Formats: sequence, C-alpha cells, structure tokens
Amino acid sequence: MSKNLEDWKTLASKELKGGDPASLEKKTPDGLLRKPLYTAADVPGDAAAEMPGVAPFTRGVKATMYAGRPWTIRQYAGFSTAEESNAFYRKNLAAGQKGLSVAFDLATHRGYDSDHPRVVGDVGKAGVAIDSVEDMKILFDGIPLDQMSVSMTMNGAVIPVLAMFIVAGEEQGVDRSQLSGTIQNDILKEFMVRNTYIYPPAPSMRIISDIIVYTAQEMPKFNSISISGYHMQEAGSTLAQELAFTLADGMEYVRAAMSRGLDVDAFAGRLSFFFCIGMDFFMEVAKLRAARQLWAKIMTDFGAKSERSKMLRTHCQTSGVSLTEQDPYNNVVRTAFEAMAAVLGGTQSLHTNSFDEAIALPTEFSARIARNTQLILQHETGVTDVVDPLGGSYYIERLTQDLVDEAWSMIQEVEALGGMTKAVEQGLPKMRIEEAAAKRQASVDQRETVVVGVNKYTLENEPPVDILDIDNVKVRDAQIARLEKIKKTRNPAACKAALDALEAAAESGEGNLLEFAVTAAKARATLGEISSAMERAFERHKATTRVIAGVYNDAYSGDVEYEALQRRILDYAESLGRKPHILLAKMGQDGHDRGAKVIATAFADMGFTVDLSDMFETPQEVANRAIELKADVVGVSSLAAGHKTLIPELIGDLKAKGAEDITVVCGGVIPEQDYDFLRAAGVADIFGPGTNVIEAANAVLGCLTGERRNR
Ligand code: MLC
Ligand code: 5AD
Repeated sequence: MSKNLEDWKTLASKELKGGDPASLEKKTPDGLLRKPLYTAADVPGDAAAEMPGVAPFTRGVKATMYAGRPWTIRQYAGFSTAEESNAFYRKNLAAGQKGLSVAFDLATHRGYDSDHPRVVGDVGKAGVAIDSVEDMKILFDGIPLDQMSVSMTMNGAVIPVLAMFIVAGEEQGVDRSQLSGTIQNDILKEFMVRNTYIYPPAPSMRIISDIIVYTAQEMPKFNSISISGYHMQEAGSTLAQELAFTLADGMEYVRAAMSRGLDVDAFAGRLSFFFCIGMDFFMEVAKLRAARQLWAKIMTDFGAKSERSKMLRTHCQTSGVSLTEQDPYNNVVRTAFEAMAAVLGGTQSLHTNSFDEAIALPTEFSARIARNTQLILQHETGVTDVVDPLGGSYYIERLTQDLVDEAWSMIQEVEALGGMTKAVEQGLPKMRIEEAAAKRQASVDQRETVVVGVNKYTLENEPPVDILDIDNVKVRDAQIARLEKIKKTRNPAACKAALDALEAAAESGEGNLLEFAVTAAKARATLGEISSAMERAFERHKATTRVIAGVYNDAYSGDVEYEALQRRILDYAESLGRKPHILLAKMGQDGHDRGAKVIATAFADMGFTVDLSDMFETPQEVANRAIELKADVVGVSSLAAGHKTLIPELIGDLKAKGAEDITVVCGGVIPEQDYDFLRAAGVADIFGPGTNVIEAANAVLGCLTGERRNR
C-alpha cells in the first residue's frame, strides 16, 4: 500500500525511538539543506519535460551523449624535458588514452626561460619545460596535430605558448585551421586562486580577447579558453562558489570579446569550461547539470542565437585536495567515485588523478591505474549506455535547482560589484574562498568531517610508496644547452625585429598580440623573450597578501585542547615579552597558497604574530624579510617540488647573514623519502599534507622553546 510523507515521518520517528526525523537533516558547506528523504514533491515543475541535446542542456549537451560517443579520456601530464614527456604521451595514447593534455613547468607558466635565475628550483619539476618552438616540436614529435586534440594548461605565458604551438603545427605540415584542442587562457581565476599570472588584470584581459578574436577567425576547431572552476575548489571553495565564480568569469570573457566587435555567435561555441569533482558525490553531479542550465540562460541573455553558443561543454578533473598522503591507496577508491560523479554529471572530457597525488607527480604505475579507472568506467560499468541516468531522481533534480538558485544569487552579487574583474580587484571571491578553506580545515581538525586514514582509521606504520623523482639539475642543463644553440643559430635581426614589433603592439594597444608572437616564435624568439617584450609594456603584476582572522577561534571556542595551546603560546609570549613571530613563506614559482593561508589564519588566531611573504620569492628575499621582521621561525610551504633546492638555500642564506637562530620548518607536498635530506640541511620540523593544525602549532612552539628539535 502506498504511503505518504506523513506516514513516512511516523515510521521514521518510530525508528528514531520517538525522535524528530528533522534531526537527520544536514547543511552542506554552502548552507543548502540536505534532507534524509526526497520525494516527487521536491522536483521542480519543469524538470520532467527536459530533453538532452537542446537548451538549457540540463540533461547533457548531446542528444545521445556517451551512447553516441564516450567522453574523452584526457590525462594531464608533463614533466622534465620535452623528449621525456613526448615518450610518456605516446605510451599513454597506445594504452587507451584519447586526448592529450600538457602540464608545463612553473618557469614556463610565469614566462621565464629555463636559464633565468628566479626559476632554478622549478625547471622541469611540476611539468615540462618549454623555452622555444624547438621544444614544442619535440613535445609533439610523431603526434599528428591534425588528428589529436591537445589541451594546454597555460594562462600567464599564454601568448608565447599558443604561438609556439601554432608554429610547431605549421612546421609539421598542419595549418592552424586544422588544429584542435583547448588553451586554458583563464586569467581571472589565476588572480583569485591559481597564481600563475604575469601581467596586471587589464592587459591580461586584452591578451584573452586577442586570443578569442584570433581563434574565432583562424582556428575554428580550437577552444579559445577553458573557464576554470577547478582551482577554486582546490583552493577551498564550496561547490556553489566554484559554480558561481566560474560562470561569472565566463560572463566577463564574453563581454571582453564582444567589446572587440565580435558577434557573440562567432566565438561562444568555442568557449569551454573546466570543473573539479570532489567527494560530495550527488552535489557534484548536480553541479554540472546546474552549470549547463545556468550558462544556457546567461548566453541567451547575451543575445546568443545558435544552440551551440548556449552549450556548456566541460572538462573535469577529480579533486587533488581530496586525496591524502596517509594510506595513499585509498586514493584509488576516492578517484573512482569522483570519476563516476563526473560522468553521471555529463562531462565531455576527464582527467583522473593518480593515487600518489599528495606525495609527488605520477609514476608510470600510478598513471596507469588512474587511466584504467576511466577505461573500466567506460567499458565495464554500463554507464555509457544511457543518457543522464540520474535524471528524474527526486534528490538530483532538487539539488540541481538548489544549486542553480544559490549560484545565481552569488552571480548577482558579483555583477552588482561591476563584474568579475572588479570583484577580483577588490579581492572578494578570494576572501570568500580562503574563509571556506579555513572552515573546512578546522572541521577536519575537529573530526567533524571524516577523512579516512587522516583523522580516523589511521595506520600505525606507513610504508613509503615509490615516487617519481626528477633530476632538475639535469633538465635545466639540457634546456640551457638548447637555448644557447637556438640563440647562436637564429637570425638575430629578424628575431629582434619581431620582438620589437610585439612590444610596440603591446604598448600601443593596436593589433593582435598573438599574431605578432607567431612571427616572433617562427624567428626562434624564446618564451622568456616574448614574455619580456610584453612585460616591458605591461609590467609584472604583484599581488597583495592578507590574513583572514577569526575562523579558528570561532570553530574552536570552548575546545579544551585549543585553549590549552593558546595558553602555552601566551606563557611563551610572556617569557619573550612579545608574541612568537612566524613568517610563512612561498618560494620559487609555486603558486599554491591554500596551505600557507590556512596556517596563517590558524596561527594568528592561536596567538602568533604572523606575516606572509610575497608570492614567488627567492630564498634570499625570504631570508632578508625574516631578518628584517625579527621572525623567530620561517614556515616554508612547498607544493611544487622545489623543496630540495629552495629550502637548503634559505637556510644557507640565513646562516651566511648571521641569522642561524631563526628556526626553519616546512610543510606541503614533500615525500617522506626527502625528510632525512631536509633534516640534514637544518629543517627543524616537516609537516605533510593532512597535518592537524593544532598539532603543527604545538610542534612549532616546541621547536622554539627547545623542547623539540630536529625530530
Ligand atoms: C561528442 N561529439 C559527438 C558526441 N559527443 N558527436 C556526436 N554524438 C555525440 N554523442 C563530438 C563533439 O561535438 C566534438 O566535435 C567531438 O565529438 C569531440 O567531443 P567533445 O565532447 O567536444 O570532447 P573534446 O574534444 O575532448 O573537448 C572537450 C572540451 C575541451 C570541449 C571540454 O575544451 C577540452 O578538451 N578540454 C580539456 C581541458 C583540459 O584538459 N584541461 C586540463 C587542466 S589541468 P566538435 O566539432 O563539436 O568540437 C589543470 C591543472 C593545473 O588546470 O595545472 O592547475
Ligand atoms: N602531471 C600530472 N598531473 C598533474 N597535476 C598537476 N601537475 C601535473 C603533472 N605535471 C594535477 C594534480 C594537481 C592538479 C592541479 O593537476 O592532480 O592537483
């Protein structure tokens, strides 16, 4: 016999021994209600009438979706030299991968050649080093660029990299009109969270619109941008924030392109998106459905006529921060669930992370498991047989609508500030995201949020896993040799003329920067030279850093352990006659600042004086700052594999300047295999990903009081 909701409540209350079923309701981090039961009454009125393949595309951008063609298995990869990355790509393609996705090293991202003194620790580390068109040609050697779609994650040095890709294609015999792929080219989120910007916001927006204009006219198969929310979630945003800020960024790019006189339908069909898929399974499915629905509405409001312009096509990547250093094989399971959510949400293309994510770059073994996760999904689970299989689920339809409403109100808030460029300048989205990140960390530290193997069900002994270690000195030497050869063999007059013309175009605002850069790349101008030519006109952007206060004090008010720690810090401060002083430092080109920001917030709340270094400092700059501030301790946050080069240099420089009494600790993505090396170099303590922040503060205090040294 059928039961109604009231009957269910009675039954539920009985199961709860007289309790109220409403006590089972929860709130998501976005503040959305999550009820224990959804029924037909929760489904919004128009959901049942929707079909896939037509606007607003809630159920998918294609009528047949994966039944017609499965999503693209597109694994993001790059390390060391162009030769090594090329060999890795070819192997992966032979093993079932379908599209390419290039990870560049941080030197390349930030517009420096491999021989630049600021990037000594970064070359070839977190991605492949590309200095010139010669490197780009090696990267795609034997890979036909008229057949293979190539994604390039590049935002800062987007002009030289895209120019070199175009020239590499041409010299392979492929006209630019035949090139297919995507360039990330999304600078607004760089200012917000990812930090690989080079120029200030205004010239950066010009670069983006130059690329949209150029590709619309010359490269019809190439996606001009990948508007990315991924890094927002990685930086700690909630899912509704990720959704809202990403679409708001998209709106800003549409305006920028339209202001150049382009008709919206001339370019909108080649805008693409990129989202992160974390562990909140159903929310993630709903997020992708909501994103498509909202974008269709937004583009209709912009006057788009063609269906294609209203279509939100997206790449997804499983979440890096959801993965743990502790018990790392658990990450295989996490990634599989996240991949399933991406697919049930209807992604076009997918990267699945490797289980060693929180420790180092993928090895061949971990990359194979990651790729096979997608192959198993495609071939063994039956998930490709049916379009939008969760469509019509009471819960999913309700969540989709809730996310649409929540994100829409956040978008309106950004619009009221004058759009995303203005909001980013005022720092609003970044602040919201940092606040959410600190809240999340507090909740994990307090075990309200369970992370298996980290704050519950932990292992006593963890055997280390095999990791990929890159000999950065060897890569750098090889790159420098190739740079010298290019500079010797090119036509210097032609190269200089091309660079001068590019600089003049940057200065005057006339002409398309990409067009000028293609000429320069052909003349063998290097990535650093092309970037500098524009930098002379635009200048380099310098971000201001600030510390959010209060989140930890709020979260821990009344907590015994926390208050004991605060008392310990206070006692120590009394003995010093001032608060203990920590400088949190980011060195090299590593832009991941979530960890440093969370630690800054927490340590300040606990009772430390906290300073944050600027981003992208050299070890010498950090040493000088620490001495100038009279800091007691420098906490280095390292997530891009620069720790073995940069931290010993910092300690050496402190010593050389007579400041060896300043304690150095570090944290971040640092493999256990490197701990002994770092301790021998003089690091007092090392904190891996997932370290409880209160424990970290206790440990740092122990280092300062002398109770704990060189553990
Ligand atoms: C698809 N097609 C179909 C179909 N499904 N045709 C008929 N029936 C179906 N069912 C067609 C499409 O229309 C398209 O042609 C072609 O097949 C390819 O499909 P696609 O769905 O467009 O996939 P793809 O080419 O893979 O493009 C996906 C994309 C693109 C649009 C999202 O932008 C992309 O590949 N993005 C990847 C971004 C990426 O890898 N980023 C890495 C970031 S890592 P047509 O002609 O319509 O195009 C990072 C980390 C860091 O950022 O470092 O911080
Ligand atoms: N190779 C493979 N994956 C990478 N990632 C970053 N750099 C690389 C690389 N060189 C992935 C990680 C990271 C996310 C931003 O992209 O999963 O969390």
